[in-house]
Amino acid sequence: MLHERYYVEKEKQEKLLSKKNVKSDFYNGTFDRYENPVLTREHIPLTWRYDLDINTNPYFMERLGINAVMNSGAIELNGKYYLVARIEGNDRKSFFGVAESDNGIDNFRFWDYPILLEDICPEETNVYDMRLTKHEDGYIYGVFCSESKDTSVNDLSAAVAAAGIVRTRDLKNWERLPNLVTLHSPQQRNVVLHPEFVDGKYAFYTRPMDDFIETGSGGGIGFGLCEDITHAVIDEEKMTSLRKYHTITEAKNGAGATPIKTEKGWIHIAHGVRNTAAGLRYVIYAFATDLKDPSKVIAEPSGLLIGPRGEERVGDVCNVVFTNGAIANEKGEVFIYYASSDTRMHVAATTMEKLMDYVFNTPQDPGRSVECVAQRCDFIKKNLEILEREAK
Ligand code: BGC
Ligand code: BMA
Repeated sequence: MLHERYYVEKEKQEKLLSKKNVKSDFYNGTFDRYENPVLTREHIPLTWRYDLDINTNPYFMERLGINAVMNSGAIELNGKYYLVARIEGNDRKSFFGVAESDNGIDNFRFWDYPILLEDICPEETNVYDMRLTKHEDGYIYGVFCSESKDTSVNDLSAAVAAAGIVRTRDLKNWERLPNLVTLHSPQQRNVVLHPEFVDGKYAFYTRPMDDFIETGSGGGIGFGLCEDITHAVIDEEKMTSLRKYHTITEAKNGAGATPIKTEKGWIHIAHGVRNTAAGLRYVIYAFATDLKDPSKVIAEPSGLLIGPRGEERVGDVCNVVFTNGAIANEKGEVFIYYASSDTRMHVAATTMEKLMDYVFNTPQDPGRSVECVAQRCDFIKKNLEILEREAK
């Protein structure tokens, strides 16, 4: 016998999982927002949270609650859309789970079990933010942050971040490889594997940093090559998209979704961080790198692509939008999956044509207020002339 409340909760959840998602009235011409988040803690199967045995759980209590569902890797496989979500338990530990949808915008459902990684790092305490890369070697790689306690200093909260690597062919069987070693950077987060070989080697976007939170001397998003993915070691890290003073990337930036190939260059959808009196503020921005040399930035539109708006601003870590997954499908649609405030997942939908137009034709940030106003005045002048002509 099941507790009667099980049926109530099951029905509520079924309603949520089968709800159709519609475009919201938000407009900027670049992308559409959808009304409902695509994944929330309410999407987590009841079997992951409740003990269904009425003898051991007579009050139908959530025994192992889930706090949030966020930062998800994304991939299309055999016509279906998959998110490998960061799921955070009430115990603050994150893990990964696969959610599947037919159209990429609604009805995402988690598979029966979360992903149980091979336990090859005894010190590892937490894992999060997996980027999925369909590599030309035939594997799907997942690169994520593997966090351990920093035992070298006398500070309870000190931590070390490294890049963990797994690979699979079906999102079901995962082989864990040793963590990435970057010879010149003591800490790594936001590492992304490039989908193609570069000079016959595996290529990673990295994020060199001196400290767990502060990038210190780390100048931005790095790029490095390695020979052997089964013992990945990067020596030199070149710089790609840089942190810049008084921009959205001043405090840090990091690669997000796996780069999308276009005829004009690789499009990157990344995050930029600045510090505020209310804590770090995360936004999403885009840039492009050269097709032949994917470390070389060839376009960088001014400012943010997606910033937290409305309810997105509120959650566990307020005023944050963060992406680590996007899908470009055969129809030319692009779905950018992003989390808001470390709490829930959303989708922003655009097309390949619009994304390219945005990345390659949006002006750059001139860097100083006076030049930004001059840039805007040129723009206004041209517009007023157009309006005047139209009025005649
Ligand atoms: C958290 C991440 C966060 C990082 C840096 C980790 O402990 O789990 O969500 O990005 O710290 O603040
Ligand atoms: C980190 C990221 C994310 C998170 C963000 C805001 O640096 O890696 O896990 O979304 O901070 O808390």
